[in-house]
Amino acid sequence: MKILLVNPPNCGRSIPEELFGIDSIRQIFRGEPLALEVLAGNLPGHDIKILDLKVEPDALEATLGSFRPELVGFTAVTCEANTVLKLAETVKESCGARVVVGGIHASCDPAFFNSRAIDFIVVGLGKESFAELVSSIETGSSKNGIPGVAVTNSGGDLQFTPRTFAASDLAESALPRYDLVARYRGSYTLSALGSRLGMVASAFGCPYSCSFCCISSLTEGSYLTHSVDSVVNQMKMLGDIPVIRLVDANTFGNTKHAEHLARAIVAAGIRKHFIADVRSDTVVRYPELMRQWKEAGLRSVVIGFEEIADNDLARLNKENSVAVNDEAIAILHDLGITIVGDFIVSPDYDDARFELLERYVLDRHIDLPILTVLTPLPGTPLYAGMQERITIRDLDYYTLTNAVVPTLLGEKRFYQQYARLMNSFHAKAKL
Ligand code: B12
Repeated sequence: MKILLVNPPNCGRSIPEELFGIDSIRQIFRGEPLALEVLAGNLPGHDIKILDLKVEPDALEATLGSFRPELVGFTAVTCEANTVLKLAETVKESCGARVVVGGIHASCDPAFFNSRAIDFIVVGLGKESFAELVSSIETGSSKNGIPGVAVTNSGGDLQFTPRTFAASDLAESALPRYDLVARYRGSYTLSALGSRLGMVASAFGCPYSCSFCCISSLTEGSYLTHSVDSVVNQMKMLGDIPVIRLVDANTFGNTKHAEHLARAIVAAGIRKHFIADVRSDTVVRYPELMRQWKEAGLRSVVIGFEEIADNDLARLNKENSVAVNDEAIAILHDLGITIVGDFIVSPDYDDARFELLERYVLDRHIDLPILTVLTPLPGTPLYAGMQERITIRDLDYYTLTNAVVPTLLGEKRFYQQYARLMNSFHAKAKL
């Protein structure tokens, strides 16, 4: 079957820019669409093309015309959801192919895609569900009843059998089709280092349940790891690409697995720079593991510090503390591992709180601080809790850089403070 897998263009709208002309927050995101490469890997025998609209934003219609796909698959995060609905309409008008959508937004809020332009919605990890769907389309058998796959029913209720995710959903003997993005490879760079960047997944899901995070919807709460051999093979497939972003929500959720992986990387003679997500309490409990990873090439860690006071961390169900965050920072500085620190700015911040955050980050020498605005993403506990305060429901604004509930400070002041901190942090940032 001819299958076109589409990565949506950079999308999302910006209140600070639209209302106040603050455009310094705008960012362009690029990186390979690993989900699509992973899905393609589990569909042997099919004629598959990946179209990356983040690189070629206007190429959809021409590609539909020349490739004539029978099935088109889209991936989407929340701020891309409206765009994907529109692109699905273009597909229907232009070639009538069947359309399937999967990814984080489809998993958190499947009903959003219950639309005439979309035929199927894949909820959660998609490698096996999608292969089962493709085979049922080919054989003409019923698509109802494939766990994790919803057949759309525009105007009616969306019904499907949830999937119980297990190791088999990783289908790890089927490796990602990195070759399908070869023509885009030059665009997948890390501007901070000026070097080419590849992505590898080693684990899915996360053992924790922070209230703002949408990751658990991908695995229904379970934490699954790829075998060490499979991860090493994927790293090797990336050839001479010098930097690898491990895209897992939590690469160190199973510390024994992480330890074996570090050893295997060294044993395989892989010499690359790695960037991976870790929790600060893991760093504090397992400093030796961090040292081992440093030797294996761990250059930078992404840590969700999120907030700067214990009661705020508790409110986010982070199950962590400022003291532990501080200890982790000291350990990582000692090891020479750079820290990408995620912080969540609440719409309830006042001037004093912005200043406290600035002091906190500068005093601790966080190498690359990232600020997002607290956003109740559909499908998260935070969304349920903040539902009544939400004033902006247009998902185009769910880029994590807009306040979708009223701000305590005047709106202009809030975004000026937010932009001021981003600029102050990024002036000296390194990776
Ligand atoms: C790599 C990454 C990126 C890359 C994406 C590369 C690309 N596609 O172009 C880049 C850097 C471009 C990016 C950008 C952004 N990202 Co991002 N990103 C990630 C990250 C770290 C990993 C995603 C990944 O590759 N996972 C590995 C693959 C294999 O897994 P997967 O994507 O889940 O795919 C599986 C299933 O979802 C499903 N599936 C996925 N797509 C499809 C499609 C079909 C047809 C089917 C059948 C199944 C299916 O099957 C796959 C295999 O099992 C995640 C965090 C995480 N750990 O998931 C955040 C994450 C997805 N990003 C997020 C966000 C918010 C953004 C940005 C808005 C920036 C920001 N403020 O952080 C922008 C959005 C881009 C834009 N402006 O339009 C959020 C999404 C939250 C949400 N609900 O929207 C996440 C979850 C991180 C977070 N903060 O919580 N991101």
